[in-house]
Amino acid sequence: MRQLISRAGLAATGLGGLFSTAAMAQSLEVIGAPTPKGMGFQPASTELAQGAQNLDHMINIIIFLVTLLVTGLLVYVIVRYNRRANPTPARFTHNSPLEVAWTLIPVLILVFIGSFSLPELFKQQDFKQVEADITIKATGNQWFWSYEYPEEGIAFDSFMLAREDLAANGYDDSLYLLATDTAVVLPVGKTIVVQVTASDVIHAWKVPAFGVMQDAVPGRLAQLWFKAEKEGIYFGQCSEICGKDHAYMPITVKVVSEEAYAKWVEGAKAGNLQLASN
Ligand SMILES: [Cu+2]
Repeated sequence: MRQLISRAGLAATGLGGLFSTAAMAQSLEVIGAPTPKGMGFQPASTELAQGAQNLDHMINIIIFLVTLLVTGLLVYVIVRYNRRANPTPARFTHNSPLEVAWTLIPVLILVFIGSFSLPELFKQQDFKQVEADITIKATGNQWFWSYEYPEEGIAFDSFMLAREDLAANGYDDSLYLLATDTAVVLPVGKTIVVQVTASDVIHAWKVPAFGVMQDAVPGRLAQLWFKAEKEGIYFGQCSEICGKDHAYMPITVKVVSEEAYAKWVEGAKAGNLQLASN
């Protein structure tokens, strides 16, 4: 189910409405959320998520082909070499070419997979290649997330919304357990680095549609990065069992235009963390 949250356009200035083109309400679509009975991935909104999903598809094809081959071999052996079809079995025990083949072929399959998966892993984890436009910090606590925008001097906590507070915050009921009172607001098309840590036990900051997940370990500062390509609302959850309310410390990220982000930063510095809406 998709739901819309209205977001203010730019401040309407203009004479008699003649020039007030920016006043129309924009809406943020929920993109990164689980769907009932869903089995696949959430839509990939970053290059990293797309890469991971492509890798998954490729590996599924390889798994299918290997399973097909092994099942075919089994069926062939059952039919061709059962006691009736083959009353006097051969007695040899070794076949060097065959043994070389069944060792070498799996190795080649793994090397083939590695030639795709390792570059993907380096892309996610090699921060020498990442030029951050914005760096924020996410700290896991029992049981909520704290966020800091050090460059802007913004810091806030983010708690899950109770069911009865969803509507007032513009979320529909299906987003219970996902929506939070304050959201991480970030601009679209910018490289975001999130420094991840925790204050008490191990948590994990994970947003599936971005293809990111990073353990938040007390006393350590880990990093993840992503570049969201589409404006919208993205949800994630703590993904390291961290105590009794582990299921109740979700993550809400709103990806907005650069102008809306600048406006939000201005407001947030003054203590208003809500994205402007009308
Ligand atoms: Cu947690």
